[in-house]
This record gives sequence, structure tokens and C-alpha cells, in this order.
Amino acid sequence: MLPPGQRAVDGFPRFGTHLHHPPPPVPADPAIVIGGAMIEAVTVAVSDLAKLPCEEMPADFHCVAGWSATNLLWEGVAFAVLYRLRVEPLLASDVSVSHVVFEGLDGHRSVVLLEDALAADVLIADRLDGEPLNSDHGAPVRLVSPSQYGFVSTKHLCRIELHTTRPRDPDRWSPIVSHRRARVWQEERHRYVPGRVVRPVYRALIAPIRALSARGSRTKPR
Ligand SMILES: Nc1nc2c(c(=O)[nH]1)N[C@H]1C(S)=C(S)[C@@H](COP(=O)(O)O)O[C@H]1N2
Ligand SMILES: [Mo]
Repeated sequence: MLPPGQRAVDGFPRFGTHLHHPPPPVPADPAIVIGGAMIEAVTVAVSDLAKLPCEEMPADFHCVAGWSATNLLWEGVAFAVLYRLRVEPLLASDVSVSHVVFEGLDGHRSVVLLEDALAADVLIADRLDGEPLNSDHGAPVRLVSPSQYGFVSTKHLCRIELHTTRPRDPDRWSPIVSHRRARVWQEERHRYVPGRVVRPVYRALIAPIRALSARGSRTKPR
């Protein structure tokens, strides 16, 4: 069963907000910098992530525009595991983290409540369907939060920022600004416009966006 207002598509299109921009090149020694409300920033090499306990997670992936890619298999480290092992020990005792910002090499940012980021199904994934993550889908590593709309799942993850209050919104107001929780089963697409209202608009846009974003996108055999 799919969340309300979602429709299954074939395969897994490359479907970010980047449209026709090519994916950012992967640095020679990729790393994730973890910083913000901490004593001192730490750098976790992507190659070190694999030394933490990994897990497999079958999941569907839901874009806010209404398409869903089904039956994906992600592999990676639970964000909660990284947080407990590598972040919490560094926090001063009087610091209470409320939000986490995930930033990609292309500048994409997602703001997530700590509570949502620590959910059991939130992974920092380095593999998809048994293969290393390709550049279309977020090489070298990406966030995957399948219970939230796709924009939360920052690809090409290079920075994790901890905050003790909600980070400021972008300056320009938009009626379709992202919902703060973005939970798919609650249809929390946008902050001010109800999900059902935007469904038909998005439905009309899926084909053109898919065509624009298509660079190298593979069709998943099923
Ligand atoms: N770095 C980065 N991550 C991103 C995006 C992006 O443009 N850049 N787009 C988001 C959106 S809107 C969606 S729906 C998903 C799409 O994931 P896919 O390209 O693997 O299909 O990535 C999300 N993560
Ligand atoms: Mo999206």
C-alpha cells in the first residue's frame, strides 16, 4: 500500500530538485563533517562509516510530487547509530540538540527534527539494490528517510549540522515551502497548502520533471 496521494512509477528516476544539473563529482577521500552545537567539529571519513554496524532496509521512496519508487533495498548505517557513537559523546552536558541539518555536495539542505532523524528507518546509505550508490542517487552516501518525503533524504551527504533551536528558514517566502515533519502517511507535503490541493498540479508535472531530471537515470529491472 502506498501513502495517500502517491502513485507508483517504474524504476527509480533521478528526481531531485536539481533538474538537469549533473550530479556533483565525488571527492577523492569523501567525508562527512559533523558540526554545529558541539564542542568541536568532527570529520568522519566515508570509509570509516562502513566500520560501524550496517543494516539492510527494504523501503519504498516517496517524492513530494506524488510518485513513489517501490521495493528499493538500501544498505548503510542507521543515523541513530552514528549519532550515539560519534556525536553524543562529544556534546557538552548542557547542550540539547533539537534539529539536524543534512547538507549535500550540491548545496541541498534538509532540516529534520532530531526525533525524526533518530527514527529506526533513517539510514546513511552507501548501497542501493546490492550495488554502491551511483551518482544519480547520491554517491558516495546519502540520507534515506523513507517515512518522510524525498526532499528530506539529502544525497551526496557531506555535512551534518546540529542545532539547539530550529534553523532560520530561507529568506524568500513560498506557498509551497516544505512541511517541517514531511511525514508521508500524514500527507505533510507543505507547510501552508494541504497535500490534497497540490496533488493534481504535481501529477501534471511528473512527466516533464522526470524528463528534465533524466540524465543517466537507470531503469530498475523488476
Ligand atoms: N543533494 C541533493 N539531495 C537531494 C535532492 C537534491 O536536489 N540534491 N533532491 C531531493 C528530492 S526533492 C528528492 S525527491 C530525492 C530524489 O532522490 P533520487 O534523485 O535518488 O530519486 O532526493 C532528495 N535529495
Ligand atoms: Mo522530490
